[in-house]
Amino acid sequence: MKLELNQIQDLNKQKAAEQAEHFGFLKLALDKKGIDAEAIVQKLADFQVAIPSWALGSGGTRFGRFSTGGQPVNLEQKIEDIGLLHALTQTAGAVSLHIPWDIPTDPAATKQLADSHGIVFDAVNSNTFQDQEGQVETYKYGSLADRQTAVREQAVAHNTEVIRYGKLLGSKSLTVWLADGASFPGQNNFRKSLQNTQRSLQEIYAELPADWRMFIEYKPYEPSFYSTVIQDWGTSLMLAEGCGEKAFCLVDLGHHLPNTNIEQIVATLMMKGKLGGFHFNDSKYGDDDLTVGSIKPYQLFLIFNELVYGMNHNEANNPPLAWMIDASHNIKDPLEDLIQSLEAIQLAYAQALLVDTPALEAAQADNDVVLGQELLQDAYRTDVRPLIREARLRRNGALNPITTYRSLQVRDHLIKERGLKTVATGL
Ligand code: LRH
Ligand code: MN
Ligand code: MN
Repeated sequence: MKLELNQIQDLNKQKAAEQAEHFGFLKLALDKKGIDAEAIVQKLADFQVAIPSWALGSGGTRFGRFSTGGQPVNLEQKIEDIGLLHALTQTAGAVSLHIPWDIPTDPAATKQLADSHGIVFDAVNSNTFQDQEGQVETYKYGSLADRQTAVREQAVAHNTEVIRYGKLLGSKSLTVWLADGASFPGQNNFRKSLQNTQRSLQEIYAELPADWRMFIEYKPYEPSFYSTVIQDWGTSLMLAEGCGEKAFCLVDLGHHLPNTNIEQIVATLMMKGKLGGFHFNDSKYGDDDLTVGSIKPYQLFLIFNELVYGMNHNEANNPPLAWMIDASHNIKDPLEDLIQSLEAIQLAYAQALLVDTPALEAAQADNDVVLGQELLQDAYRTDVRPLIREARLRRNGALNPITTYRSLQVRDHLIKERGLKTVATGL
């Protein structure tokens, strides 16, 4: 299924006058504060987030999986789904592939299909946390960190293969996330595991094309429940520095122990010029992979505040970040869930763009703690939805993507096309 522009625009017309009124009012209010609403709308319109190929179907937990009808069963259908998301939101102009969950059998055709939806290929993700059919060595006890050379070599070779696919599709980065670790004390030697990981990453790094970057993702636990080799941003940074200037850290919001100050991690990594990518989701307990902004929207705003500050004060030459949603959808329609996540990201970004940084710095210089908080919360509590809608409108997206998705009965069409009992590869 493909959405036609006029289907979206017809529905937009019904709300066009209301949007013009709300946008006009907010623009005037921002103007009085010396904020250029037009410049913010432009930044929002330019902001694109990659959709992971593994998150378009219903996920589940180890206790069960409940299907949503009309799920995509192959890469082409997944790209079609991202095309739908992009047509509605104008924010999902990229896809991030997980190999081997989504191996492009005909990369040129896949690229052409993505092109036709205005979608580019963002980072490619390797997978050495599951054994694949026909594989000689097992990853049961480790991959890049494993004590056996043959296992490490197989894992390095897989990453090289992922780079090869990425090159054919126009990707420019590789994300490495490892499940390597130990579930019990005494299982592994911490130092040897870390040394093996560093060496394996260096070998992958050596295969990286000149204009590529490598992202090293960290996570404190799961599936290893005693120790994880790349457990935190410090380990990730150490490994990235041990590889070279094309290696960066990747922050996944769900990969922190409860109450970790993620915004401070963002500030630190950007100060070092070493923040490469970002996986958005939300959580209450662990790596819950819930809809972005559904649990801690204020934290998301504070993180964006550091991202915006980092982009505006970029002495360390931190490269533009690779943004991606890394959520899984257990009970919601995955497409509606992704629309909500995209909206939450845009909201936090817009709020962060409203922060009066010079005033905040003056308040900090005066040790005016109260004013500092007032300035941040003034931005956070501004209803920025008219700005986001305006950005979408100008790119021919839907004023209200969820309502449009429902009015056009997209899911029903997908069920008719693909069937009720389809299962997508991925999480
Ligand atoms: C690990 C992770 C990582 C994987 C994805 C499937 O928890 O966040 O990014 O590649 O999930
Ligand atoms: Mn992730
Ligand atoms: Mn995760």
